[in-house]
Order: sequence, then C-alpha cells, then structure tokens
Amino acid sequence: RMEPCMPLPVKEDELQELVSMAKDWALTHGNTMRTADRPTSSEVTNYAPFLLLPSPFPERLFHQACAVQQDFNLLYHRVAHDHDFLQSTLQSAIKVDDFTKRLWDIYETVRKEGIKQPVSLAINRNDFMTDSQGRTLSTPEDVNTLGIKEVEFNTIASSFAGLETQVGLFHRFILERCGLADKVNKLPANTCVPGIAGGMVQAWELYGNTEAVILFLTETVSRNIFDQRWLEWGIYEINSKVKVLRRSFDQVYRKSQLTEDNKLILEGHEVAVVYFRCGYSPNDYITEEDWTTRLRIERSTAIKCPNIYYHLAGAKKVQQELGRPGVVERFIQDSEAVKRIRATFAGMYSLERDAEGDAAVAMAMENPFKYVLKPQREGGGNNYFGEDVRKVLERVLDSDERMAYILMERIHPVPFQNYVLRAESPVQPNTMLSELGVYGVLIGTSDRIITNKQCGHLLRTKTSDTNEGGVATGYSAIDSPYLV
Ligand code: GSH
Repeated sequence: RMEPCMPLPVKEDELQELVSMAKDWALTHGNTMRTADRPTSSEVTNYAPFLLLPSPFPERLFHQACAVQQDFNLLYHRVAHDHDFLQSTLQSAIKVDDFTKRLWDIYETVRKEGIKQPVSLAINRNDFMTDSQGRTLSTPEDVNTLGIKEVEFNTIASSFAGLETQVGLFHRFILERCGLADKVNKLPANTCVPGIAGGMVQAWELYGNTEAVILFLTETVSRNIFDQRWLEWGIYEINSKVKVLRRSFDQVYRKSQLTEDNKLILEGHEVAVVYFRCGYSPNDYITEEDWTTRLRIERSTAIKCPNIYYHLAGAKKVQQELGRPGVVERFIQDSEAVKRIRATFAGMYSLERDAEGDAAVAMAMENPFKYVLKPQREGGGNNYFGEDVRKVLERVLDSDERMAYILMERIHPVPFQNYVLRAESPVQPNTMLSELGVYGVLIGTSDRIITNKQCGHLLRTKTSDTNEGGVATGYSAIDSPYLV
C-alpha cells in the first residue's frame, strides 16, 4: 500500500465541506478551463478536473525522475540534431504515416535551404509511471521495491504547468485546513511556471531584438487557454516589457510575411520566439494554408519551441529506437548518465517488417494485455490496449501499415484511493493511478548548450479502470504528489 495523507474515506459531512471549498478555491485561484459547451468563450468557465487530496508518490522515485531530466534533455537535443539518425529511424514511419511524412517534408525543405535559426528552445516533459510489475504492495516498506518507467517524452506543447501550480498550492491549503500542516513538507515545491516562462524569456533575449514578440501559436478552440495564460503571465512577471501574441495558424497565415532575410513579421511585429501549443495533431492542419504557415514559421529566423527537428525527435519511433542496445550511447558519452536514462526504459519493440518485428507481433498477439500499441501521435487518446492490440495487429499484420506503430510493455503503476472533482460529476472515493511528468528546458545550438535545466513537475491521475491518460483528452485530472 501507499499511505494516503489522511485516513480514507473521508466522513460524508466533512467531505461535502471540503468539496465545496475545493471547487471555490479552484475558481478563485485559476485552476480553470473553458467549458465543453462554450469552448471558445471566457464568459462561462469551470474548474479543471483535479484531485481533492494530493496523491501518494514514492519519494525516491520522484527524485529519480527529476534527477534524470537534464540527461534526457541532452539526449533529445542531440537526437534532434542528428540528421542521419532521424532519417534512418523515421524512414519506415514516413512511408506509411502521412502526418509524419508531411512534417518530414518540411524538415527536408528547411534543411536543404539552410536552417536560419541555429538556436533551439526545448520545453520538454518526460512522463513516468511507478512500476509495480503487477505485484501488490502489502506494507509501506514495499514502496522501496518499486521502480519507475518512462511512458513518453514530449517535445511539443507540454502542457498543464499553469494549472498544476494552482493544484499544488491548493493541496497545501487543504492539508492545512484538515489540520495536517505538519505534512506540508511532503509536498515538493514546483517551479514549472517560472522555469518554462524563464526559458521563453531567455530565448527572446538571445534573439536580440527588444521590440520583437513571443508568439503563442494556439488552436482556434482553446479550452485550455488559462493554462497557457499562466505561462504568459509568468513571462510578464520576469520581464514586463515582453509582448506576447496569441494567434492561430489561420491568423498567422493571413497576417504574417517573411522578409528577404527570413524574419517573421506578424501584424507589423518581428517574432523572436514561436511557442507551439498546437500543430502536433493532424486535426490542427485543416487546410493546405495551415501547412504553408508551419513551413513559413520553420523557414524563419524566429526561435521555435519546438523547431521541426525537435518535433520529429519526439516521435514514438525515436523513443523505441533509443531502447535498443548501444543507441543512447551514440548520443551520451557519460556512462553514469546512460545508466540513469536506461534505468527508466520500459520494454519497447519495433513492428518493422522483418524477423524482429514478426516476433514482436507474435508476442503481442499472444498476450495483448501485456502491451500498448502506439502510433506516431501526440496529444493523447491514440493508443490501443488489451483486445484492441490484437485486433489492430490482425488488421495490419501483412501490410506496411504496421510500421506506423510501436509496441510498448504495459506499465502497471501502484493504485491508491482518492477523490476526483470533475464538473457535473459525483465525488466518490475511487481507486486511482498516477503519471508523473517532469519538465525540462534546454536552449542550445547543434554544438553548444546554453541552458539545460529541470524545472518542476506535473502529476496527473485517473481512475484505475481507464486505459488512456491525459487531461486535455478528458481521461485524467490534475493532481500533485504527496511524497511517501
Ligand atoms: N492544445 C492544448 C494546450 O495547449 O493546452 C493541449 C495540448 C496537449 O494535449 N499537449 C500534450 C500534453 O501535455 C502534449 S502534446 N498533454 C497532457 C494532458 O493532456 O494531460
């Protein structure tokens, strides 16, 4: 068992009191989201789904996940800058996955024309689960036998730092209200907003034009606008002279041009930094103009977060390839760092059309509940679990289509009890599972690292009967860790 911060379940009358306090705290402090009914309006908003109490997370594993962030930042920085590796790793996915192919074509175009901005700004989030290997914990000491496994590494639109900060503060508040102030030291401090905003401001400074703006590229329908706004406010907090513009692909298409020397000019402002909060999903590219806009941005001298090669480096296929013997070593010389990275890898298998791929297919068909089938997609909600693994593999077995996926060992995190608050839903005790994300910022060129830091965390929690995760997708809720 992992011990909760207080005995559960909470008594009914006490629960009602805490729940109404929690909702109002969220609304008064900005753990908020636009509603499903009015997703483009800030006239009616609600609280974003969150956990009533902080969820137990093993302290040792929390520190392990934080401590490996700089190693991972560096690893992905080097992957992003290694053309031969990206090409050989992604070539089969490009053949069968049209979205990856279109991203690749943009990459090839700007590479051949010459990259106009050598500096990359990476805002990453590395997602982990505790790994119980299916064992149940019978004593609190059993926590010491757990490991941690990487779920995925995000290089684009790594979200929820803003709302996470508020939920972390709320959990401090609720412990104090419950007379548990002595336990507040088990809630780790979180610097994700100043960390991420600081990365953007530093990139803006490096660009070297104090008149230039930071562009937040967002969807036309942004339910999660307040999370993005928290980062914008974080930027003003650091430097109130910076101007941030929020625009969609369509607006950038109509209102921007490249100058002869490839400066991106948007509504008369030179753009120093482009921060992508969309553009990772095929649904974000509705018209050809959206693709034209992505290419225009990539061609520019603006510092992109991420640029197209960093975006490609975030592919699942890259993650799987890094799991092969000797591949991390190609990028990281420090053998201790290699060990730290490898210690977090789950089993990952290629589904290429060769003997190795055939063996992986056979293995998954035999035991589909032990694996997750993942396409080259970001944003959540795209994976296959259990029987569906078998169904999809049966369908793609004899076609190149199977190369669009990778297979991953299913990770079984340790369950615990908690209460989710989700708009219009009853609040009841539930068995829950968590995923810990660690944020990192790296600024650098192909041969120079300017900044490499770990900067805070995100805990997301879902009920144990849910396969998929993700807050944006509606499966998970925002949480914060209570270290045990
Ligand atoms: N476009 C939305 C936003 O900017 O907030 C969603 C972005 C999104 O889904 N980002 C993914 C993520 O961090 C990474 S590509 N998801 C976390 C979650 O939904 O829990």
